Amino acid sequence: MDTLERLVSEARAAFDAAADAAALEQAKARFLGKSGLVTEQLKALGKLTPEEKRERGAAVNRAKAAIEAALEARRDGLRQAALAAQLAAERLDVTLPGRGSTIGGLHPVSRTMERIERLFHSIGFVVADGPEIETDWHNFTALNVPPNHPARSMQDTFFLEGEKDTLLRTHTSPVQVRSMLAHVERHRDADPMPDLRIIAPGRVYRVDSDATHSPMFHQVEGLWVGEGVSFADLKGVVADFLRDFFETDELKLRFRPSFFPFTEPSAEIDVAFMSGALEGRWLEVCGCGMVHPNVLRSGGFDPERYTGFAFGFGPDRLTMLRYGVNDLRLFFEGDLRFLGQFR
Ligand code: 2U9
Repeated sequence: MDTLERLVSEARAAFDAAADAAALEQAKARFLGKSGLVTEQLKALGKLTPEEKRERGAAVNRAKAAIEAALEARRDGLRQAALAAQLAAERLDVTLPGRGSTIGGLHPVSRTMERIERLFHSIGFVVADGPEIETDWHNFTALNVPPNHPARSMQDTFFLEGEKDTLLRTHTSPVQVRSMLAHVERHRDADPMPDLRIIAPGRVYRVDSDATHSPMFHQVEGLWVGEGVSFADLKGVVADFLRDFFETDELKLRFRPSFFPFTEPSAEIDVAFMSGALEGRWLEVCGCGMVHPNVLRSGGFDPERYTGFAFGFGPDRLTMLRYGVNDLRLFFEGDLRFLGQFR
């Protein structure tokens, strides 16, 4: 083998040994660079006679072309290998089922609350809200719950640490108290005052937890105060609401006398469905009554002139009845397998 043949085969071996593009460029410099081995051969031509130069020059150029071809071939090889490696790494199985997109939905209790709000809005009730951290006065005293009433005891009420007067509201009734006071203030100069018609949906808190009680639950309470508002109005409004809510006229209603400190007289309303899984069973769905004169007075109304009725629903319970859910806790565990069924 002469020098040039050896050079070509060394170059081929060096290029083949280069594991990546950077190593290949280094090898290239060794042969084809400014002071590379091929260049050295070309420079050496200067010392030859014109005759020798023609022959040797052609041989060196052939060797150079062979080395350049080997370099290009190796570049190609490395590019192919890199592409193959990338394809292998990024391989995806287009026959796999897609991940899909999960679109969220409203919580079933939120749906019930929105439904209740919509139905009452359609008969002129305005949605009112207020703080969940309340004062003892707004939550109890203004609602005719006397200072030693058992509902105030530590057993039922979450008090804020180190505070005797600040608590988590045990019902949404303080919203109605605040609304009455604001209404009377706003219409101080009106005679008579316009009617106050509100519903107060929201979260309430009690120290209680089992299959049918959660320490946080929801209420929607309603209030209508005006001149000449009667128990007959209460019956009409609540009966219409329940038929709309359960989407059936096949509903029997029963008003049972009851007691609440904030209403007098008071009643509980039971419903019985005339068909379906719960057919014929009486179920309690609502408490209500005529607003107690002491409560009207706390709200700034003259009980000699104005009367009102109030009612309260538990939307958690209404949701259980509407959808046939038997454990209240399912609503608050956040399990998507359960919640996804209500879209
Ligand atoms: C004011 C005056 C009166 C609201 C009322 C009820 C009866 C009642 C229950 C419903 C389901 C509680 O969550 S529940 O268990 N509520 O039975 N609520 S009368 O009476 C009021 C409220 C505010 C100013």
